[in-house]
Amino acid sequence: MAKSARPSARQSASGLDQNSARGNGGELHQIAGDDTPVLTTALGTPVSDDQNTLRIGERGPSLIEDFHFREKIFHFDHERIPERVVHARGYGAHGYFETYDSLAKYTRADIFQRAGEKTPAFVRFSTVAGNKGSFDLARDVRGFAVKLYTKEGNWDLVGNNIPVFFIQDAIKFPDLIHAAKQEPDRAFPQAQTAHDNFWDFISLMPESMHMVMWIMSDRAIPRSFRFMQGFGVHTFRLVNAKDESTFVKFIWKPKLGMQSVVWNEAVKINGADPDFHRRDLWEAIQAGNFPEWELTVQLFDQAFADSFDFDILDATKIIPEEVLEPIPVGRLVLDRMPDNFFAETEQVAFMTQNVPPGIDFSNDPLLQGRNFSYLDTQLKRLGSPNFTHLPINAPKCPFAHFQQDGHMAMRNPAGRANYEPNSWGLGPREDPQRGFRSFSDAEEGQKVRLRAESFADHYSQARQFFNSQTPPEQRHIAMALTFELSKVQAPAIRERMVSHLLNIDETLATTVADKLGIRDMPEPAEAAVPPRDDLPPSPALSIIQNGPDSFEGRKVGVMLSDGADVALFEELRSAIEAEGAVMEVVAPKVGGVEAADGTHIEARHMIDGGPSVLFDAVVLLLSEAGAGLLVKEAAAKDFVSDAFAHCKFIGFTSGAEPLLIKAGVAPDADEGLRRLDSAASVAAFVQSCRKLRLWAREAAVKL
Ligand code: HDE
Repeated sequence: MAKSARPSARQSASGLDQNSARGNGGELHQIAGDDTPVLTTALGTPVSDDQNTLRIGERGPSLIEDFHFREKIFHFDHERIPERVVHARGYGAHGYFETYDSLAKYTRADIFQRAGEKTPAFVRFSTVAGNKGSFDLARDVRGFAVKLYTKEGNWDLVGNNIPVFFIQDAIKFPDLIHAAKQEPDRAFPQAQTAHDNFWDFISLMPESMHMVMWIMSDRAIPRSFRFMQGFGVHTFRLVNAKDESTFVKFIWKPKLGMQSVVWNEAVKINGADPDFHRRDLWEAIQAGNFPEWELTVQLFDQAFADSFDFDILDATKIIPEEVLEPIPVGRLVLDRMPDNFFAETEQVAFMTQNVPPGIDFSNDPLLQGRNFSYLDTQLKRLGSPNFTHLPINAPKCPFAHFQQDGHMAMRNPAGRANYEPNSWGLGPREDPQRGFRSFSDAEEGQKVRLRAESFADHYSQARQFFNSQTPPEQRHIAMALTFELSKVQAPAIRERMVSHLLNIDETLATTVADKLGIRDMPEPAEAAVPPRDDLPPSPALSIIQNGPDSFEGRKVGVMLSDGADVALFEELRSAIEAEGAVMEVVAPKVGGVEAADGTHIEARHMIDGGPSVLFDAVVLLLSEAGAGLLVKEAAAKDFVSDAFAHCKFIGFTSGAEPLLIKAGVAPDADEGLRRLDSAASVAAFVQSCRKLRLWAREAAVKL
């Protein structure tokens, strides 16, 4: 075929950049019609043929003069920029922050001056260790980076979903990340810490033990970005108009409560839907279910800092909420997905040093190192000092300076003066009153490389975290440690880790040692200071104790077969919707099923493509004949046995019983199995789902 089969399209009248046209591809159109814009080169030259390169004769060589081909391939060849060295895999959304009340007493930051003030925001969630194409449900810390476009400049609160960190000094960061990522000779494992190098390093770094408890807990396998907390981690300062400083720790709390998955489920989600967290955020925002967090602050003065059990500059420590109550100061709502992932989520540049007047740093050595690092990484990744010209990074308030030129400069100062002071009367000048003033703390001392004695307690808060968990959560920590260490091939590293666990909790240590098959228990690791056992449990640290009080924002998978009871289905649909939850139909064929009364019901997934790990609760709404066919299907049996093993609530019709039994689940095994035969039973089922999981089942299931 010599010529393109594409119908010719008339040139668009406007000639404007057609790429700016939005549309998420929801509807299908004919391939090209009269109103289709004309394809052009990057410089606007209309293109006549985008199917064939220019050549001599039908089968002859291609011509260098084919500038359309050259430009197209050139641009394609340069589409990639370096991925982030950490937090490479991420997903972002736009929204706003709304201030509750004036915090003028504590800070002059403009964002906190007026009740009801709305500030545009962009948030990027991420995993840390995996590369850009890795799966979402890795066991990992989640980044929780918030950019607030305030009226006095951008404020980046570049946090995580865990309030502590592995290390106390930024100088160890490259070692930590090298050890966590894929091993350099073999380039695996990807997006996992379950390997020798990670545990070798960690077991040689007692300061990481508190963080180890957090990453082995369910915090590291969140169900959704929407159900995670976020933390600024370090101690920062608020500084008021009188230049008085108050220390502050920032905590984001999800409106829908916290929720995580179980490990066996996470592993299966990664296969069934590697984009599980991305899809969840995308779908929630597209459906108008805007996720929301409350920003809370722990405020304290020097006297509190001096009297607190640990050093407030040590990022491996928290201040328990029971000791210092977090005060709500505003809410963050995410209500819009980016128009383009690359332009916004990939090119967004967060930097801890982006703070507006009224917010300042503490001497936390990790924070100080971060303030140095983030600028480097943006230059490497985005390739030009003008990365602040990108719309996602530019401030939304007026700005004026004399920086000019450089790669990709999109705006330079206008006029003759590009320096100050100048006597042309042109350009901006500094303002000692309105400008950013660093808090003027008195500092003196010798030049040393020393870790403060006050940073030396590495086990007490690890123990406090473990003691604050419910029994299922403690079991999960033991199982996670066992899993991770079972992937470590050097027995000495496994034993070294157990020696640390002995300083945290003896039962935890012996459970893990037993499950790993360690015969001779090692001695407890030498502790720089003796671990304390007088720190009271902090219930705020448990996910299960801080879950939601409704099923809002969660998802039910309803398995349907031909001959299903349509009335019951409709009852279920309205009960789920009334709860603010979402329902998705799973059926033998994606084309749907024919209900008992002949109604056609569309499906979202075929059974193989919609395993129960994608849902928070499941329903088997099957006719007897339908179940009779499904008992022979492995995917249908897995759907049921996984939902049961993952402690989910399961609703079922009497017709579905044979499938339950075939999947090894007794229909009256426990209170999480709910017979559905009336509106009342449907309502009771949806209500029971508010508990999210029936943890009492877990001991019986023995995952
Ligand atoms: Fe980061 N970190 N980090 N980090 N970090 C980066 O900056 C760094 C640390 C965090 O979605 C990098 O733009 C050092 C703690 C998030 O774009 C880099 C140290 C916390 C993100 C960098 C830390 C974080 C990053 C890589 C030790 C929680 C993703 C790409 C002192 C409070 C932001 C980039 C996004 C990204 C350096 C430790 C959070 C290299 C040197 C502690 C959420 O600059």
